[in-house]
Amino acid sequence: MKYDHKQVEKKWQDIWDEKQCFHAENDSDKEKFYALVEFPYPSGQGLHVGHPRSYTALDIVARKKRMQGYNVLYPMGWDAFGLPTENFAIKNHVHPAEVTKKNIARFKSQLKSLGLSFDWSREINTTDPSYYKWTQWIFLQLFKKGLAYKKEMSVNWCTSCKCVLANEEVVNGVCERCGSEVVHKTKSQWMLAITKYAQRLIDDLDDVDYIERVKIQQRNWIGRSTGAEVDFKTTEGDTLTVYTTRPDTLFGATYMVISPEHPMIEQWADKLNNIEDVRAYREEAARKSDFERTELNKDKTGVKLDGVAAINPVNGKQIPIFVSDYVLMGYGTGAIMAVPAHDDRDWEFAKKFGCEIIEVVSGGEDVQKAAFTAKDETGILVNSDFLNGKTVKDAIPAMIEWLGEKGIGHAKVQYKLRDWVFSRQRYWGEPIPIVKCDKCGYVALPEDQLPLELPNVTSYEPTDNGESPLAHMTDWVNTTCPCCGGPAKRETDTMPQWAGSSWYFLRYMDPHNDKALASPEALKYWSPVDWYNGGMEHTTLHLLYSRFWHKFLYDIGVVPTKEPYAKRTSHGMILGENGEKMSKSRGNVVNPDEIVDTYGADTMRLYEMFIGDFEKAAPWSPKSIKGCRRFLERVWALADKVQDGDTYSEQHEVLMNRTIKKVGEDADNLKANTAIAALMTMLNEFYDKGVNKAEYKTFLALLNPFAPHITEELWQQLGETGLLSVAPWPTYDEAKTVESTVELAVQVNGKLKCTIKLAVDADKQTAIDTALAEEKVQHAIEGKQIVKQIVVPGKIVNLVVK
Ligand code: ANZ
Ligand code: ZN
Repeated sequence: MKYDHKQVEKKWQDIWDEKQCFHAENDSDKEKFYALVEFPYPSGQGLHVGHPRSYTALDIVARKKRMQGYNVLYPMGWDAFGLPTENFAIKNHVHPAEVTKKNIARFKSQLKSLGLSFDWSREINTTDPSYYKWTQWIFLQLFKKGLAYKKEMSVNWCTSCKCVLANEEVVNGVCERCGSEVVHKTKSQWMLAITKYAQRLIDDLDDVDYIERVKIQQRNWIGRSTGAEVDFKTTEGDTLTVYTTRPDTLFGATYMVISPEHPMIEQWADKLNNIEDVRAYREEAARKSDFERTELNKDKTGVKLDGVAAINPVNGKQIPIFVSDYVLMGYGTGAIMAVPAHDDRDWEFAKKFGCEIIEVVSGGEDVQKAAFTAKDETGILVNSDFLNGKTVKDAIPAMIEWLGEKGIGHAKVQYKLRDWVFSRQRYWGEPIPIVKCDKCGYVALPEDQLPLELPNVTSYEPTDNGESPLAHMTDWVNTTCPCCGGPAKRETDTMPQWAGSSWYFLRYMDPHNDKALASPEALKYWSPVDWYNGGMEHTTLHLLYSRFWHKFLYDIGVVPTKEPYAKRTSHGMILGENGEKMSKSRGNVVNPDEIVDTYGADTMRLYEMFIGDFEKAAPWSPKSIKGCRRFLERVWALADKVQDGDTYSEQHEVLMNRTIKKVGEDADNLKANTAIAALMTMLNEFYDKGVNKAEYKTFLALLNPFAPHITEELWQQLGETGLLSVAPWPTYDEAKTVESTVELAVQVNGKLKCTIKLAVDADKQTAIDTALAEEKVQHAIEGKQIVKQIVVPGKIVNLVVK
């Protein structure tokens, strides 16, 4: 019989469905294992060949764990709110919910065709009101604890999407999604106070098993820095506070720089002779992104304040104040003390504006070199009065102490992380369940009014002034205040794309619960996620956001663990054949449906796992797909050669034990590529030396997580009545994973006479005695005298005769 992948794959997918083979039980005495992959955004493009890389890798883990007797939860769902759907809806005049429904249907059938062992009874959809009811509920808890608040702020505004972007969504100064220019705009926004959790988000990384680069990226993104806040008096008698990581360099602070947005500027407006220049400069800066402003190797620009100066508190010297865009309002205090001898940016600025440069950390002949040595904590302070002779390391606390005594400064910890801009002026997102009353201010919608559903509108276009399309819906907007019963208005902003995914893994634990986001029992049993795989691009967005929400839910007693994910891994991207990122414009997109149709899902799965090291990017290669297909055809054809036998034959004993060990360990370490290579070697051995039923069954079991359909079929053809997907995973005997005997060549005067088998640990004399007992050897040395006996352990016995 020929290997007909279409018939085989359809057959087993139907059987798995019908028998609910991958159903995870909530009431189970078994040990649980929760494997999770990032749920997709159901875009109009359908599944990308990159998706199955992550899904198949964890499917292998999930399938193997199931065979090992675990109660496995491996769920799938849809992260379905988002701009592309909304934009499509605007263009084609269809409701985004309709678009979403169609896209999900397509995605689902594509995923099903891959034979992934998802528990489809737990499918979730973030745009379903019964789901976003709980997203809104979590928002209300955040609001009640003061962690959701409204703030006038300068936000990133995408000129094309007409929408506010989070810092994370602005890449190199342009919108991550559409590539258009991003400008600053002041808007009143809902914010989530993720910065309150900054330290815990760093500290608790020590307790989780994340790949190192994920931990590093999160730490860098949160960006903890330690230093001091220092107050400088100005000639106006008021105070300008700076944040510095290097209070030890205070004697070298020869000028100050404040951000163009600094509020003191307008306070000093009357005193400044060049206020118009300063205002013009501020307008120019507003047009630039933070990236452009802080990028290192650019020309420094700025304006010196004419009329107000500062006083360096350590020596009473009057120093100028500049306005420059390299100082950002959003970090520290928006003002700095400039130490040009030891800070690269200050150095460039001082050179251009002719500011004084004083070396305070000894750098030898040239001061600029000192800018580098000063970064080393062993540098020695000079020109610094009471700090002279101290190392940087000792001078920092000494200065902080001095500042404290004078009451003009203190130690300070800063984070780069900003609070999360949590509103969008768009339609296709979760409505924010808040009402604004002139008397009572922002009031939470009572929980029994959740979900607050999106109303049907006729136009999804954002308004030109940046209001959400919901603002047009006066019937919906006008409501009564839950607090005083007076007239009030609903919030018309919706939540950002990242809301629904910040807690979705909890919903899978108990997806149909209408009393809580999930029952305490389900949360207790399934938490935490044992293994979460996803893209590196989500490290500083989704992964951080969901850790934050989870910690908050832990604090209010909803979830039982501090961290949501015990383990995090990340896959490399699948590139086009030419090694470039797959995209329509490059014409190198591979359609997964075609691969499944032509070669089958099992081949597709094997290929995606065989393509290279899981963590690295890999180009698509049609040639190796054919290789994977050929391997499966040989697996199929081997069925005709299987002989009787209930136990492993002696010749294959080591091969069997060794391969079981290897495949199991590799599967647990996301090394599917080397596991498959070991299975290929095994198959070759079977073709060379024969195979019995016991051996073939083990082989099928080992291959099952990788190629589940073909192995189920061959398993059944062997006469098995149970499903292979839930059959026990093969076990091995460590002692039998290594050869117990070795073969040695026996030579007489360098000529090969025969081979002998010896125990691996046999000594030299045993080797010689065994060789001498061989008839061919006896024949060759007959009547001669042995003058030398050479033994190379494990390889050769050579007898030299005369
Ligand atoms: C004096 C100094 C001397 C500094 C020196 C550095 C080196 P991190 O490590 O990133 O926290 N700074 C403070 N606020 C700023 C802002 N809003 N915009 C731009 N720069 C700002 O960096 C903190 C350092 O960056 C601070 O320490 C300050 O310059 C600058 F040899 O103060 B430093
Ligand atoms: Zn009210």
